[in-house]
Amino acid sequence: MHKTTKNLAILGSTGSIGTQTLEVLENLKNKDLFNIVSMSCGNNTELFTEQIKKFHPKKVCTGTPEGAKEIKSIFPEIEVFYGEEGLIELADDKNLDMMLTGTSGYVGLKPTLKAIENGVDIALANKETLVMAGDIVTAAAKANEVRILPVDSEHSAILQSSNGNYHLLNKIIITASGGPFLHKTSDEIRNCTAADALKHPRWHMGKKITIDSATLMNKGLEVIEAHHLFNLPYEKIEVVIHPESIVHSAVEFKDGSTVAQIGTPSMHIPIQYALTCPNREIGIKSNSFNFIGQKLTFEKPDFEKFPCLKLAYEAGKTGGTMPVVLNAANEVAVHKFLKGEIGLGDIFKAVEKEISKHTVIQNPALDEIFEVDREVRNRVFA
Ligand code: MN3
Repeated sequence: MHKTTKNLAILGSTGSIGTQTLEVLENLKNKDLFNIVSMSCGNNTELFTEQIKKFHPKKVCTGTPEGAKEIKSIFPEIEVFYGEEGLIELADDKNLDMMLTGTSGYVGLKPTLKAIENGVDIALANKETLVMAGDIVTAAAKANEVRILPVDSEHSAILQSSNGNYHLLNKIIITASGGPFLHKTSDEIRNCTAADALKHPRWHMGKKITIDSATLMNKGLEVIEAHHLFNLPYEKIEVVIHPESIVHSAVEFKDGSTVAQIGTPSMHIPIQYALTCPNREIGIKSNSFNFIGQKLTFEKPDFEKFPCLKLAYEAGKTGGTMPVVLNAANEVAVHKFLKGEIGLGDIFKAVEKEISKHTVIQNPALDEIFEVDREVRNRVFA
């Protein structure tokens, strides 16, 4: 017999995905469907305190030892951990049924793998997990019969459009809003400031991903993610610019029939679908989409103006440790850009330089992946 309550861990509960996940859970018609066993935060211990009071997890993890001390002093009865080791501690729990990985950056990888080894289904919102170690993660998921349910809106659209029948797909079409610089000139893009780049026209997200959307690196990372999630070669993954962000992505089946998932932009649907699929009647009902008067447009991505997208395709096709280099160099460069230390165009230059220098390791072990990641981070602006 199936038990009706699922034990859930939420990594990154105070972030953009984490807070929206808690909204989804609060609005489920059946409140007993999920029991939040554990949660983690980065630095926002104030919001985390509120969340702990409301959701009563038994184990929590903070980004720093100071944060852990603070939380422990407020909640002496719960187990409090910190850092990456702490996240692995939360993930290494045989009682879990599902873990939502909503942390940003490489710290999501080891805990996600740990949960997979324990047979825990993953609702995945952390791109780095598949970009850095897609082969290892998907092999582990297969061996442990674990489902990886995408939370990213494009990948969710592909899951929804295909009903998970990835083997029937001829190709997938990933849509991109094009970000705030879609119709700017190359010069204007190079000279923009962090404030310009943070004005995303359609989606409200964290800062790192908003910059990645402005350079289209985000779309490139999503292409690599899709390659692993749906087991498709890069030739069968197409990116289409769709500024209205109504078509969230589409699939073409082997018979040529195309199915798309559409709706007004909201992360509630992809989060809710990852948690509760294939059920569609127990959660938040998003605003209806009104077809009347809508004009949907689609265009080819400009690889010259947005060279990061091209670079990501190339790194993905090369495989091995190359996507690790792409991701690490990009992350460091984006943080430098956000601090105003480099221009937007320098992000591509930094990533390209690291990629051209790297001797790729095919089928890397996990420690080789982390070694390459560390090397690139230390070197990229040294
Ligand atoms: Mn996305």
